[in-house]
Amino acid sequence: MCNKPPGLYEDLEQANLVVLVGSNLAWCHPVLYRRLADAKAARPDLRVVVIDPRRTASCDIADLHLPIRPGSDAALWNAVLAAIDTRGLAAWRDRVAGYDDAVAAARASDPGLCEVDLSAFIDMWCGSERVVTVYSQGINQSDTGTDKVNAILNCHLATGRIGRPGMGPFSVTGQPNAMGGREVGGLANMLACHLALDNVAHRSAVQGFWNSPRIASRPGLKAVDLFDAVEAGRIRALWVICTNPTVSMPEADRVARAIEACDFVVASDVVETGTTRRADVVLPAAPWGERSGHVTNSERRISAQRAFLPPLGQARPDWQIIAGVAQRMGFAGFDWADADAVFAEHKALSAIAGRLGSDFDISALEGDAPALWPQTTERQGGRFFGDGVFHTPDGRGRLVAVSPRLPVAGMRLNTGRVRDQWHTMTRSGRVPRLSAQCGEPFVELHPDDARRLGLTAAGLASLRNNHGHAVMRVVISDRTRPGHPFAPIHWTDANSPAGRIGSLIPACVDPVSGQPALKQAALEIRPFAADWYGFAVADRPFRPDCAYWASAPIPGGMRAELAGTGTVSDWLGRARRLFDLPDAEPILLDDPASGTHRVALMRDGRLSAALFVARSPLRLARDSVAAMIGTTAPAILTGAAPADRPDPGPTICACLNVGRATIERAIRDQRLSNTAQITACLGAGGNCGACLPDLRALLDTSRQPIST
Ligand SMILES: Nc1nc2c(c(=O)[nH]1)N[C@H]1C(S)=C(S)[C@@H](COP(=O)(O)OP(=O)(O)OC[C@H]3O[C@@H](n4cnc5c(=O)[nH]c(N)nc54)[C@H](O)[C@@H]3O)O[C@H]1N2
Ligand SMILES: Nc1nc2c(c(=O)[nH]1)N[C@H]1C(S)=C(S)[C@@H](COP(=O)(O)OP(=O)(O)OC[C@H]3O[C@@H](n4cnc5c(=O)[nH]c(N)nc54)[C@H](O)[C@@H]3O)O[C@H]1N2
Ligand SMILES: [Mo]
Repeated sequence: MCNKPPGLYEDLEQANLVVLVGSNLAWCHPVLYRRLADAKAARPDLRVVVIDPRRTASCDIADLHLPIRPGSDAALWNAVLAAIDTRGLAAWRDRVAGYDDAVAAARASDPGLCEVDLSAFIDMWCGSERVVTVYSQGINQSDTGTDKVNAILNCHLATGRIGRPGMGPFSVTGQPNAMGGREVGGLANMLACHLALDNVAHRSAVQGFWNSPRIASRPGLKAVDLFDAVEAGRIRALWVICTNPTVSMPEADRVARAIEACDFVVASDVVETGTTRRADVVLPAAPWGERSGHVTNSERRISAQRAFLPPLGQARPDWQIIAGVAQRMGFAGFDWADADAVFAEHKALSAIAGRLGSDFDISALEGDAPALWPQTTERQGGRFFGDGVFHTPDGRGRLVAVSPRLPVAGMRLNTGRVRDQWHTMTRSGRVPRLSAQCGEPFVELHPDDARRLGLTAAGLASLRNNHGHAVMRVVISDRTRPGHPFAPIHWTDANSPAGRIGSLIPACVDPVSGQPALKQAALEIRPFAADWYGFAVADRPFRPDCAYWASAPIPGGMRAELAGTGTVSDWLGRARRLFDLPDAEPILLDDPASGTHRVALMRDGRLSAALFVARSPLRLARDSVAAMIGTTAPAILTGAAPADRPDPGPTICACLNVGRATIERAIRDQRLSNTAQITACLGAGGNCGACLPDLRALLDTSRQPIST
């Protein structure tokens, strides 16, 4: 009854094989990835396999990468289960229920669906008792996510490779406190402390504990259904806390319209977002550094966080806002003195949950040191299920027969994260250095797709389906599979209205979990026929008005990529309006024949803004041009880096602000041959380590034979 990860992070270090499936751990869980990379460096017999339609940064330490067809994971794990049975490896065959049916379904499914050779992987998985299978959104966010997870669990359960050192399935949660959210009942279908909503005894225990006149007896609405109900007018008051659904939900434009049309919308956030802009009431929340409380990570470890800054302005911690509203609505029991009092109540409820059989019992948790749950007088932390006893009436684990289904053929867009942005960029999008690795939305396509669709590198593509339309920069690379281009999820109406992905994703969900299939949008891609391309930079915020634009912050100002259709006769006038600088002193360089226009706007002898326009995608030393803002900028209109200040190139290490060109120069001039030397020399890679795969790639390309 308690959904909990059975293992610990140290299992990744103790395994002989770690499988990353549908997880780009290197970019999305960089600290855990680094633990894995360090363990592998110390013990080379630890092997790593990545199963992902894309060759991601996580493949950097992989012994094997399987670029399977998206959605074919269940077929892959069925093939493993069939091999487990054939090779007599089902050590728990008699200790689990449903084995024969699961194996029969596995044998009936077609491993050819994966479109890659699975034999080496099957040998590795079958041959390593200590195996951890790490999975994330490439598994869950699919219309067959439940099937995929069941197929993975079947293999671990059949072999008994679960809950023992170096073994187990491992779902890595995403949001920093995703696990904690579940523990307090933050899902539509569960109660706090992992108690079950559909269990009468659990419901009455919670109701009694809270001395509440009423308690829901049916699950609430899951996210997609909830916004459908808002759209249909069945929900007329909505309170959105700590999420930005106008960007992150599938069919995001429809969700945004539903929120706009809703009678009463409250949004609690720490900054202005697409959701707060559509709300009737905005409640300013204090972000994590300004409040105290507890969080839980993917291995069930609870940590106390302590505020290190006072709340800004009227901001308050979310719990205080909620308690304040409840009290004014006349409810008793919301009178906690501080965050610790809220947590003490949670602990007390967990003792009751423990007596009802929940493993989420932290009644004996003392002090602030991070601790794994459960924490009771009998049991502190540890792994689950290693003894083969499960929360079922007969105590046996359950295998589930899985018959794989694939999305229908055709172009399918895959989506995910980039290294230096967080979701809808409400916070990471404000930090200049974090935009330096990847400053605009893009669609990455296989060279065969690009050729067939007539797309060129650095040009623009138009993406369209029934739900929406987007324009994005084209990146051509064989890292992606043909037919499965990839686009990042992060950009919003605030920084690239045409570059949003959420408006293209259909609201199709897994029938069991309700998870939207966020990584599989059918769509058409064509070249976007721009008549002009531009680059703009200024010492002030500005909002472009053209078919495509993407902005990024720079210290003290903003830069933007632009593209538009139609002819513009007066670029100086357009630049003055764009930057709101009607009286600035212009410097111009126009070549109407070639379609090149360059405008610099000076105030008091210093560069305030600049606009570069051409008929094809621009080649400019953009970082150097941006760095000239506020200076006398003698050579601005050449668009090149000054001779005495070489262009650092796109940022590789965002922590220490080190650019690609700087690293390439150091590798060449100082003959650096490994990442440790790069870190010693430039600092790059020495902090969070998320750029280490990029550093290795730069070392590899610089190792080309030297011609004499
Ligand atoms: N930098 C950064 N880190 C983050 C976040 C962020 O926004 N930015 N967000 C956090 C959150 S909330 C989450 S949930 C996690 C997400 O962490 P991850 O799930 O690791 O990240 P994603 O990039 O969403 O997707 C992972 C991979 O799934 C692959 N994939 C797509 N379809 C399939 C498929 O059918 N099968 C398989 N096997 N793979 C497939 C994609 O190609 C992608 O490389 O990251 C967390 N960490
Ligand atoms: N196509 C596609 N769509 C996706 C995904 C994908 O891979 N592909 N990934 C999905 C996943 S896994 C996730 S987790 C979602 C993320 O989607 P969201 O949760 O909507 O994205 P965030 O930008 O993290 O939104 C969090 C909001 O909370 C605010 N905030 C931060 N701290 C606090 C606080 O302490 N209190 C309050 N009240 N507010 C705060 C932030 O400013 C921000 O506006 O996106 C999902 N959408
Ligand atoms: Mo997430």
